[in-house]
Amino acid sequence: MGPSGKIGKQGIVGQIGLKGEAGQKGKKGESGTQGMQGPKGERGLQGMPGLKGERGTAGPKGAKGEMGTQGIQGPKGSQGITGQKGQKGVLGPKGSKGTKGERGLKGQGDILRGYGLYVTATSSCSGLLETRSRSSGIIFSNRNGEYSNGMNCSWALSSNTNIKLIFFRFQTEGTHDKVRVYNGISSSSSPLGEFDGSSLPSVITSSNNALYIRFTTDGSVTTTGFAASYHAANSIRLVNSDSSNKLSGRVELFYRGSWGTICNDGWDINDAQVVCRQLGFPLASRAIGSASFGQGSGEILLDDVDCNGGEAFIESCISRGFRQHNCGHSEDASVECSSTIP
Ligand SMILES: [Ca+2]
Ligand SMILES: [Ca+2]
Ligand SMILES: [Ca+2]
Repeated sequence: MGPSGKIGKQGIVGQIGLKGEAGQKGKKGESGTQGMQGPKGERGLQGMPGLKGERGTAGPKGAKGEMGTQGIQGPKGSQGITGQKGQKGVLGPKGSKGTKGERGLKGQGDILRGYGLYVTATSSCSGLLETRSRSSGIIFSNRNGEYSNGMNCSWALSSNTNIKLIFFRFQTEGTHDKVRVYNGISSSSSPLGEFDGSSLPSVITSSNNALYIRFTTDGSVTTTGFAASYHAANSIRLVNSDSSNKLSGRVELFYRGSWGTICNDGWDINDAQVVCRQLGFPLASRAIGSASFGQGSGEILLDDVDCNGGEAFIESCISRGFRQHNCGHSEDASVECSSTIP
């Protein structure tokens, strides 16, 4: 056997091998520690105004308040100091001439009672009073239609004689809407009647020189209301009108304690107009002759009466003269007055 050969030369470097396959994804690292808080931001811009809201619905009606308690009467004031006596005034200028008076009666120098009488009237409510002459007029709850709820109206009548009140229209809500009449200047005077519903009250005559009337209504239900005439009592009257209609009858005038009649000669609507006015009634609707409401029994006081219609008293009209006539009671004059307030 031969010796061993020498060791061969080192081989050349081999070529670069192929890229190996990608290794597997490593595990998620652990979370870092929290950072420090940043600085405060700047203030933002102002926002735009909002849209206008819708209108809300009305709230429910509140309950009626309770009536307050009456206040305490204040203390009486102290007496004032007596003033000094004034100086004597200077004489005023002479007054102007007065207007011509109404025509007097022809003849006897005697006058009928109605001529010197007056009745003044005031009302706490406006528009509910119609003066017809210096001694007569009409008071009413409403001129037409219906009266109002919640009324509290009063009328004060005063005179130089007794006053006669004649309701010629009456209709109120029974129990709730009342007319009260007092024999004097206020509701402290003695009551003469309290009326409501639909029956016409009887004729009322004061026993002194004043009458006070009050009308009150509650808060619901109204009707056609009332109207009443007033005039100085014992001056003029209508006789034999039927009870439901006080607006017609035989005309009688008061003279020296008794009643007398008027003759129908020349009796017309202008004459009736004056009678209705003097009684405190509305305008006349008819002049009636021939004792249509029966014959009177007293003196025949006027004849050939010729009024122009505007006179306040039948005594002011032209006539044959007081107690001068050529008539009998079958010619007694009558009238019918309208119920429509002028
Ligand atoms: Ca009522
Ligand atoms: Ca005659
Ligand atoms: Ca006449």
